[in-house]
Amino acid sequence: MIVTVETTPFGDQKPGTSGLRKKVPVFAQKNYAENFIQSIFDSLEGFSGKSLVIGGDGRYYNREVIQKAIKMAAAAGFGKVMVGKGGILSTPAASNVIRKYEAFGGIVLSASHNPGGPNEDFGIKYNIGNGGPAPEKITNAIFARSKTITEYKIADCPDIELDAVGTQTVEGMTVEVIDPVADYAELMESLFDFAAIRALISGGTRVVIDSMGAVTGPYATEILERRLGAPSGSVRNAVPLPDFGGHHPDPNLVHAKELYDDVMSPDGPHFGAASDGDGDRNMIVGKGMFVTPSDSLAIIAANATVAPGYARGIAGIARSMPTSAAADKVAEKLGIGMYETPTGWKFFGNLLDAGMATVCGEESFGTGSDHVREKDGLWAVLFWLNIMAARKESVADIVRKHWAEYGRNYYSRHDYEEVDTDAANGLMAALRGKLATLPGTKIGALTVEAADDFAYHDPVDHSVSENQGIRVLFEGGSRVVFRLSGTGTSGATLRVYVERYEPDPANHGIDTQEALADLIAAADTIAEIGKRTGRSAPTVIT
Ligand code: VG1
Ligand code: CO
Repeated sequence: MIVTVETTPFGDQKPGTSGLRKKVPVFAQKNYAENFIQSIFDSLEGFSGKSLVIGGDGRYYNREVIQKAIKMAAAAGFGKVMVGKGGILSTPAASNVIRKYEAFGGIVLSASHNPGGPNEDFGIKYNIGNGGPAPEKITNAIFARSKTITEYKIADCPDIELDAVGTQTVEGMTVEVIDPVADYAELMESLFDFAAIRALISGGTRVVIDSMGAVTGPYATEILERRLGAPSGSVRNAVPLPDFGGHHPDPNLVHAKELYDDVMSPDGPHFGAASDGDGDRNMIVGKGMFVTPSDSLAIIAANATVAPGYARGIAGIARSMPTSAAADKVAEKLGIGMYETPTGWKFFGNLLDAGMATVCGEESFGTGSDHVREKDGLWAVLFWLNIMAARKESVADIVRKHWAEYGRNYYSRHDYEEVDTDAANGLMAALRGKLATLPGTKIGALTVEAADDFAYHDPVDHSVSENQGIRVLFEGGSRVVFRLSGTGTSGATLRVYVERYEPDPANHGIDTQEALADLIAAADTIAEIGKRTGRSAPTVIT
């Protein structure tokens, strides 16, 4: 039976950089998740009888919301739901399933790299038929609808069995529980030279992946251990846990430090990688070399043709504005398009659909390509292994040679987490107020050349997205970018992105924070970070 339930709106269901993210107790309020899911359906047209993909990263509350979402999809008139076994689908795998089976769209349940558990984070994101996050036009409509919603519809039926692959029916709608890994593993095998990677591994290159108790465990185990022949145990923390073992499933130098230290130790593995809660981020580490995500994008782009799936070359590169300009140098050399978008994967979709960009990346440990419409952690890992196998060189050699050829973009991001919201907004407002007078200002040895608030004009649909981050550019090509996070669930997070270009290989061996010290000091002077936030140091440096 389908029932209509009366409800009242919540005022805070505005999707951020990547869907709606809140603490579990917020989502667990009566009707909270239902309101948002109904607002998604109410903002879409023409899905009657079509398929919806549903999956999540296995975090706490995943199973409860999946049940609601399936029952509501049946009530809304979808013809079929495809759901990963156990409610599991990594974000890139969900994107692939949507595309491969030509679903109308998908609902991805995740709060990505944020911790999970009864008092931690949860999230709901809608993806469109191209497999990518809904563009702002749709997320704005969902938010508008959530503010006026008065009722939702749901099938009143027993819970759906999610733990066995197979087909069931709910109120006339088919529910197909699918193997979450198979389609994704097949896609990876079609893009990369598995034989060469297998030879690299059997030849003695030791590879480890830390899945951080999150969703990539089953994917990495199938691909790295079963298909590529790495010894069992090469995938660490391989079982997805509702609370990720109590850790932040965030692949960076702070939260994946154990893996980093292991790779850096003399007897440790040669190559290490980590991924985040929902499997779309990656960290790449080689012996003696941490690869910044911005460099990773540039190096993947420069070497793309070694992978069979990219042998024909790439059409263009896209990067988020705060990501370093390392990839720009590669695009210039290859004579292909380079696109600078706001933060968040939803802005890459149009460029990928139009065939203008083939690979894209963000400084926040995200890289991907037109194979799906999300960033893809394991994809990046396999790309690196393919490059190492083809070039027969270590990560450190590949990176150093890249810098020698293109120059090095020293890069770091400083995050100030859980800052008082008013203080953070005040800091950004004060910066905006100063933009016109900043050019020409001298701070130590640095001179401001230009300053603006980044606005994106989408070259495909001509939509405009304003206030996407404040850029302060210095003479000589260095820059500092300031923006507030759109994924946090408590207080505000100020992100400060710092970059300096160094063409001379003689200067490529400097410690990153040292190389950027004058810019970091200038960022504090310009934005009054210490004074306004009361913080003397960032919470996280990546
Ligand atoms: C952060 C990153 C951004 C990324 C987003 C979603 O957003 O900076 O680059 O696309 O997270 O990634 P923000 O607004 O907090 O800076 V994920 O892996 O959390 O889906
Ligand atoms: Co993620």
